[in-house]
Amino acid sequence: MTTRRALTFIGIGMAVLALVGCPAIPAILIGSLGLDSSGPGSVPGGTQYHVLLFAPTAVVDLDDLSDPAPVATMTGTLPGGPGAAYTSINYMLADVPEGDYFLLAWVDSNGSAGFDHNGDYFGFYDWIPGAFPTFNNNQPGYPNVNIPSSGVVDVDLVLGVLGT
Ligand SMILES: [Ca+2]
Repeated sequence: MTTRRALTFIGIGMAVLALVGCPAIPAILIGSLGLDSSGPGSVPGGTQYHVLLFAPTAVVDLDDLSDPAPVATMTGTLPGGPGAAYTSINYMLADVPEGDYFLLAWVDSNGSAGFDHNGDYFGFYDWIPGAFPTFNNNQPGYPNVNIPSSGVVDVDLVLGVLGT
């Protein structure tokens, strides 16, 4: 078989695959959680962090993040111990259904195990194009995290601490 003929077969094979369609891999949401200077600016190893995606109709209750329940969540623990200090955290949510969402993240920076909106680092994603990302403690006016049917979406947040 000539190289040209082999390439033709490969081309036909790829065209058939494209027509039949491979099952789509659901979207993956990745990003970083940056800690601003309104709190200590860093957290030690062993600290838990949480990322929550809420439905476009959700009115997020900062006193109870389980009601309404988020559509997807992830929880992680920073590696290392008290000697490690993190000023930002990378996160990843796999298998996110297509749709528009509100994104909230929090870090248990006061070590209480639960979420404290006066005391923990947290924030909504509410980036304005062209503006420097900053801490936003208010739910945005519309669901601004747009997840396609597949692919990787990168959303970075700045988290801050409200005064007690
Ligand atoms: Ca806490």
